[in-house]
Formats: sequence, C-alpha cells, structure tokens
Amino acid sequence: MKVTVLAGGVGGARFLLGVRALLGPTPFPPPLSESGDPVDAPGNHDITAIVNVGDDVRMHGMRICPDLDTCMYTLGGGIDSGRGWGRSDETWNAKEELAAYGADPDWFGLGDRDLATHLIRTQMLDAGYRLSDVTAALCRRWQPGVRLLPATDNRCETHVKIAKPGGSQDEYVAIHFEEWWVRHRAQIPAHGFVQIGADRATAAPGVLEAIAEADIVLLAPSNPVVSVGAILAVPGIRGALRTTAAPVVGVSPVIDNKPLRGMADECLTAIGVATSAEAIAAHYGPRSGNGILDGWLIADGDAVDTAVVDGITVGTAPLLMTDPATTARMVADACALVGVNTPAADGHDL
Ligand code: FO1
Repeated sequence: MKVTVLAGGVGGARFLLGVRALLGPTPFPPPLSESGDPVDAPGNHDITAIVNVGDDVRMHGMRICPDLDTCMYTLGGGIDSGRGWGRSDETWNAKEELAAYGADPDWFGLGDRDLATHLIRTQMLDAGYRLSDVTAALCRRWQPGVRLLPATDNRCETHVKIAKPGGSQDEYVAIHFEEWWVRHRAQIPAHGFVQIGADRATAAPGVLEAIAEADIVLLAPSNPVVSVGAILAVPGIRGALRTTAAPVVGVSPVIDNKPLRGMADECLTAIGVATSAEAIAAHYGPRSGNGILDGWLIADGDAVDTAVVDGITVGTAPLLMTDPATTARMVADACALVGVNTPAADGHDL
C-alpha cells in the first residue's frame, strides 16, 4: 500500500512514527544495487512524507530546514523528544560564542550537534545539489524508514505580516516565521502569512507522483496554516490533491478544540478561521466542493456540524500521540474512515 503524508514539524514527525509503526519502514534513501541503481525495497508498503519547507531560514550563513530536520531526527532516533526539535544530548557552545560576538540572530536555538546538519546541507546546496538530493543524502545516516521529500526544492519561506513597529494604522512589515515564533513566541498579532517565492516554486521531484499514485493521502495533525497551508502554497500540490484517485483524509490538529502545542491558534485567528475541528475542516474544504478533504478524523469529544462539513466523512478517535503504537491506531482509524484497510484493522499486532 502506498501512503503519502503531508507533514510539518513536531506533530507531523510524531504522526509519521505512527504510520511507520503501522506499515513498517520504507528504506530511504533506497538501497543501491552493485551497479549503483536504486533498488525498490521488497516491503509491501511504501510511505512518502511531503514535508513543509516554509520554516526554512538562512542564519549565520547556513540553510536551516526545521521541519525536514525534525522529521529526520525523530524518525532516525536523534531527536530531543522533550523539545520536539533539535538533537538529543545537545550543547550550545557555538550559539553562545556567536552571541558573545554579538552575531545576530542570538534568539534561535542552534545546537552544536545540529550545526553539522546545517553545514553539510549548506555545502551541498552551494555545490548545486537540490534540497531533495541533500535530504536523501542526510537520511543515508539517519535511515528514517520513511521517504522524506521537501514540498519544493525552491525557496518558499513563510513570512508573517505584522503591524509596522511605530508605523501608522495600516503600515505593515513582514518578518520570517521563525522570528515571529521563536523570538516573539507568536505574541505579535499576525495579519497574514505569505510564502515568499511560492509563485516561482515547483513541487520537488516525486511529490506530485506520490500524491497521484497513493492508495491514500493523509494530512498529518500539523499546523493548518504554516505547515499544511505552506505545503498547499506550492503550485500544483493542491491540484494534485483534488485530482488524485486516492482518498484524502485529514487528522484534526486540535483536541477539545485547542492545539496541543505550537501556535496554530494564533495562525488560524490571523486568517479568520476559528480554532476548532469544524472550522479547520471547513477551511480545508470537501473535495466534492473546491476543497481537498474526503475524510476528517477528529478527537473524541470534539464535534462538527455535518452541514458545515458537507461532503466530508467525519470520524472520531483518540488523537493524543503518546507513543507510536497509539498513533498507529489513529492512522488505522483515519484509513478505515474511507474504507482503506490496514494491518491494525485486520487485527494484526502493531
Ligand atoms: N523552536 C523553538 O521554539 N525555539 C528554538 O530556539 C528553535 C530552534 C530550532 C533549531 C533548529 C530546528 O530544526 C528547529 C528549531 N526550532 C526551535 C523548532 C522550529 O521553530 C519549528 O519550525 C517549529 O517548532 C514549528 O515546527
């Protein structure tokens, strides 16, 4: 079975742990034969993650890809699970030294171990490799067991529109999403989000095919605005979701109509969408209309007015991703919602 997942950072990575627990690993990058050709793994399932690159940022001369790294480290066993991002057993000497020189920015958590990833990535990008090639190369070390594809190889950064400090009523400036979130903890009201470069971006190699050829496409319980929304901003991806033969099922990112972590509520408010399972489903919209959903899995206890989400099959399940086996059951529930059977549904042990 081919499963394609649209994923952001922390929530997306935890969701992918469940998909892998349910279906088994997809060797990535693909093993090479003696003659150096990629060999399709014999596994009977194939998991592809289309990962958000809207958080990507250039700092201290390095290209940093927070969501790709969060997925790679989480699936590869290198994540600091308390933070949900960055490396385990991390130290911050380089960050402190940079700050001692007054080097800006000093508010972003660049760990010493994490730096190696940014240095390798930046060197490969500068040598002309595409981000998707770089990601596969980094994954040769981490072996995530899921194919990780950036949504695009092009620059497509999320910038946040805020009131111009000291400006008049309708004067705005834009700051990078990471500055808005990490430096200001999303406490400066956002008046909108824009993916810089989206108009010239193209989906990364394999992305549109992974959607078109899937048996099911899942939207991870990631931020609907700056994660899933940023992926949908890449030309062609929304269209691929609307035309794929696969059912498209989203998993609600809220429990009791509140996000578990992060800043989804501030983001949704900024675009005039209520922070509720119902409003987010309506925001994504049914594929039978001009939206992208066939199914919507919401947390036990949350409710949606079926009239509001007409055309979307709604189901409920426990959505707290406490461990991969629990998340695997949630993934099986999302698939079952649209009649796609998976190992858990067949009663096999996870
Ligand atoms: N998130 C933070 O809240 N504070 C940080 O200092 C921080 C540093 C950081 C460094 C590398 C990296 O890959 C991710 C990092 N994140 C940090 C997470 C990042 O902000 C993510 O984009 C968000 O968590 C949303 O997914």
